[in-house]
Amino acid sequence: MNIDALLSQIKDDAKALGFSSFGISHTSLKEAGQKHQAWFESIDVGDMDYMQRNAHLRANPSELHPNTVSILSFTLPYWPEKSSNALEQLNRAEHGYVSRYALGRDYHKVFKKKLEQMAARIRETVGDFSYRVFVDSAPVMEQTIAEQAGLGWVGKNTLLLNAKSGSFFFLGEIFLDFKLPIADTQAKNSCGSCTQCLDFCPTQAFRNPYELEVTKCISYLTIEHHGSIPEELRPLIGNRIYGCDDCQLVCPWNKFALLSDNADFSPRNQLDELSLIEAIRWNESEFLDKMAGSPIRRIGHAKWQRNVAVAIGNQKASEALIDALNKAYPLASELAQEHIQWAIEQLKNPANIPEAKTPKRYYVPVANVLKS
Ligand code: B12
Repeated sequence: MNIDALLSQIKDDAKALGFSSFGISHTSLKEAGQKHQAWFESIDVGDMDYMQRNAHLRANPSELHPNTVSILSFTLPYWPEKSSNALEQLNRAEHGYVSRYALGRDYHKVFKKKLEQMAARIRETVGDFSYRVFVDSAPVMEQTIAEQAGLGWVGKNTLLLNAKSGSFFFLGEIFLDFKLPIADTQAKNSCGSCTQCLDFCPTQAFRNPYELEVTKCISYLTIEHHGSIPEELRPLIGNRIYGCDDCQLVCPWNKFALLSDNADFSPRNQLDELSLIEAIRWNESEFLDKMAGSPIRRIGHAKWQRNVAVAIGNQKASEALIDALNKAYPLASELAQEHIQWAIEQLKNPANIPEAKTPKRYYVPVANVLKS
């Protein structure tokens, strides 16, 4: 096998498939695994108990997929080229904000398909080999692996940052049973003295740089958390109804972030400019229908209405909003009803809404379009 020719082929294919970078990591993850485990034991992971399942596999890629000796790590930008202005949406009255990664089709499927295509191309060149692809789906330390593959550094906001492409990308891997030359350089941590992500997190969820208090993170609260959202955090959530991008939007490295022209990531059902009144009105079957193929479907209708109710409670009161809440109430789940009631009280008592802190600058990808 001519390794240089293979790497050059992977590079070309990666570009053609819409990846913004790739690198190769070794599989010795014991030390990182121990740090990870110690970290887990010291924090409250809330409802993410799946994080503890098969935890020992995280440090042992060859147990997760037998005979793994190298890991190919890829970054896939997701910020859709054709979407409304994110900052406008964050401040738009009576609209909900959906994280940019969730506007289109479920990234697990989109990314995995591309990794399978990549593996098929490698097979054409090297013959049969054993592999398995991963995207946010198993006990894999994706950020540590990407860091070791030279794709960036884990920043103070706990996300992988890249000096040439920011952080609005997903990570995915191919575990392989043959040796490839591992990355010999790693990116330098370039967060410097910047603390924008810590300062402007809406719920102040960072305990320290590099340390997220998971159960305060809006992404956790609106996606992973199953029950009632703690009342003291609700007014801080603003109009974010699925995930949160703020610790990336204020990160100066995102002035280099890439847009994706991948049609799979284009907004569906106008999720990039969704009226809260419309969103609370969807009954369960409408929600399931509209969210078919979207990562949002996974949270289910009750949590969706819960999130939308909180966002409505954080708006300026209007008859239309109160009417929408009252209409949704009778058919809502118990969980959603409790939040709808809270929202109605909030709208009657606007003094409860704290003034949000606004950073001087936001950074969104504008110019660099990654063709796929
Ligand atoms: C669980 C999880 C979450 C949880 C917890 C996140 C967290 N930071 O812990 C929640 C639901 C909150 C979440 C939110 C988001 N997530 Co998430 N998430 C994951 C998942 C499944 C596991 C991450 C993990 O293991 N976290 C647990 C802790 C232990 O890991 P850690 O932060 O690396 O912890 C280390 C550091 O904190 C460090 N540390 C601790 N103290 C200190 C001190 C110093 C000085 C230093 C240097 C280091 C250090 O040591 C710890 C142990 O190694 C990964 C996919 C995967 N399998 O890796 C995606 C993943 C990290 N998420 C992703 C995304 C996109 C998001 C969101 C942006 C989605 C959104 N828009 O709402 C937000 C971002 C919020 C944030 N700032 O993290 C992407 C990130 C891509 C990237 N560029 O890095 C990933 C990689 C999924 C993917 N395949 O693309 N996520």
